[in-house]
Amino acid sequence: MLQRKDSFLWGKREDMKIQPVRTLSVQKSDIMGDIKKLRLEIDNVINEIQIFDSDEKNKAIMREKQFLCGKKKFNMDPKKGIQYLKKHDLLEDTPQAVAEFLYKEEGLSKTAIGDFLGERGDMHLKILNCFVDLHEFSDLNLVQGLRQFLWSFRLPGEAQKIDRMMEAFATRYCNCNSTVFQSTDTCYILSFAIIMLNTSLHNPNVKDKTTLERFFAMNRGINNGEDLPDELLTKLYDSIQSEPFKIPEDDGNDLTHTFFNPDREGWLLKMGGRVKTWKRRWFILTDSCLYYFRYTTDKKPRGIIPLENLCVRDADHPQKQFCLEIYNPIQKGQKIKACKTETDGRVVEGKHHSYRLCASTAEERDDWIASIRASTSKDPFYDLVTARKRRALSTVSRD
Ligand code: 4IP
Repeated sequence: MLQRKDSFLWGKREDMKIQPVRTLSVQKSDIMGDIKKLRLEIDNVINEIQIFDSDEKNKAIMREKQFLCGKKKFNMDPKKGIQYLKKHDLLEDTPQAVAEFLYKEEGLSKTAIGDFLGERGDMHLKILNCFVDLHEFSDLNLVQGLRQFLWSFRLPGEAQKIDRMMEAFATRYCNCNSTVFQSTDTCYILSFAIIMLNTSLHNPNVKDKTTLERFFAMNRGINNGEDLPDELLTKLYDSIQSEPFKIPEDDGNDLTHTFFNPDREGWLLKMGGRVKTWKRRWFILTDSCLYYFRYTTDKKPRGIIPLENLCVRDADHPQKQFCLEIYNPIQKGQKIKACKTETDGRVVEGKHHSYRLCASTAEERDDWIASIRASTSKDPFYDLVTARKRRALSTVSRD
């Protein structure tokens, strides 16, 4: 009985002892399982956030690059540049937005602005008017107004274009200063007289300089049949005589601008095409083109390699480490379309079947390869998607 009781008791005690221990360990492992799952979920969420953040950052970088690319295109071909910016939603398709871009954006060629504004057609005229309306001429005399206006772009050479632009200027000037002239035509005519006066007084090739009296005579009766006050004309004449118009230097139309904000730049060794000598050259990668220079300060490249349809890979060389090769994967054995400058200054076709370049470290070589690949990938979002896929795959494999 005792025994039974005991064993019963023990049994119970054993049960009591064993049961809770098992329950606890089961509970513990359940909890541990839950914690693991939660951790994984947290990891996934963090990953998602990182992907999202980096995608957002990448998108911003990509947009910035596209914007710069649009500006460069504008400087080379204004219409194409504007089309590009609109197509990529970087510029609103309204005359006001385009005018503000031309008026405020830095790094645009003033020649390109002038050409674009002077174009024929309704749309261009609207843009021109919005552009001129962004200028504030109130309480400025005509010379001061012209100084401001002529500084914002370079007057194109074509007479029709000049006419449209000066017409727009005169209208705006008269709107800002309604009591100075009796009509827009007066303002238009006097503006031309002032521009001619500027040339006469400041161009060393003009020997017969316009005097104040001749300036008066030139402008007789232009104010709807009446003369403008001598005092006004004298003031304008003196202003031009003491300071010529400042014509904006072209800041965007030269090659320097093309190399502004490149994808990558740095020294690399380059092997010759026919004669296999290595030359140290400064390389600039921009707009899917590789340019090389003798010195970092050179404005004109020694060679240009358009990267379209080309591929890049790392390469071995018996004497050199960290080489990379740019080659045509389809037309193997054919010359790569490129140009180079001969020692006598002539620009000729390149002679390379592939370009062999050499970096100074493995990391540098890999960076060049990555940048060249990125710049040759057709879809600008290709890299974004690839990065996202890569991350997604690494998450899956961790799971
Ligand atoms: C030259 O070798 C240079 O390497 C040139 O490079 C190279 O032109 C010539 O290639 C090669 O013959 P030498 O100076 O020893 O004569 P760079 O123009 O940078 O000075 P590339 O085409 O690489 O620019 P070929 O293909 O012209 O022979």
